[in-house]
Amino acid sequence: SHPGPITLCTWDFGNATARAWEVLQNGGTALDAVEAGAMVEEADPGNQTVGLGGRPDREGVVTLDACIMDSNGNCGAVMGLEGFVHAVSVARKVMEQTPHVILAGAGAAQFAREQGFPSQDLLTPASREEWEEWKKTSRYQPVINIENHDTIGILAMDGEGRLAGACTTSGLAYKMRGRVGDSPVIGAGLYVDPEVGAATATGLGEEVVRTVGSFLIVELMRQGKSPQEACEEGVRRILGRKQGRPDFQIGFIALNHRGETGAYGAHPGFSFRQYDSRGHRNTPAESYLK
Ligand code: SD4
Repeated sequence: SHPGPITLCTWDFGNATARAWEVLQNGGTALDAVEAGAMVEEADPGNQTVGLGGRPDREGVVTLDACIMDSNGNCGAVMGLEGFVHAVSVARKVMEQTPHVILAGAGAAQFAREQGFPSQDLLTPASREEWEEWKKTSRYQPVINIENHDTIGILAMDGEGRLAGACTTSGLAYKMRGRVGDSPVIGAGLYVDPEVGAATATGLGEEVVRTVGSFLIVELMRQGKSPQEACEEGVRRILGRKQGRPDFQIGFIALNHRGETGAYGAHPGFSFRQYDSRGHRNTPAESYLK
């Protein structure tokens, strides 16, 4: 018997975990569950860090990064996708319908179109107005937990014990054109290992890419650390190298094959949502900086 089903995601996205749970309860696979959960945030214009309504890059263009991975080691990703809401679903198609793992930019958009995804303008009036306000000073200063913090990374284990994860984002607000963060980078923003568990990240992607954060956490679990200990070590690996008090946020969540979970942030304010047989709850994460 398996400890599943379980699903958990970065931040307090109760609608996403509720949707993923519904898929799991109806006998869906972990892969179906994480895709469905991520799609909830992609479709929500109120989430300005994911999908429709995401904050644009410096030039005013909304570009999406996403990836998905199952417990057979299959994975797919899109980077800098423009004009399609469901980047996670395009990533899944890359995984299932192509011999490749990553499609980027114009080629990713061409593929999405060929796969029949509807194209649309993702820049909402609210995000356009904020960008126009930002342009007046064009100062690029990410603020912890106030903006730039709603990327969804979602993990699941289904009733058969299969694991999967997905991560989707519009990336850092007002990023340079062409900038890609950690979220679509397998091993950085997301990693799933069938024997061990899964991890996903949110926060300043450059720091997560430099330490291959999610892969690190899964490997630490393989060596015997609990998901909680592994997330703490992942954040420590980033923050331990910094002088002073860095002002960027990082958040990791992890799930192991026994159904144990953990989370840790760089700063206070990170939390994660979990739905399992014991209920549905948002839990504040402990943090490296107090
Ligand atoms: C990125 N990790 O593009 C993403 C941003 C993020 O919540 O997590 N925001 O660097």
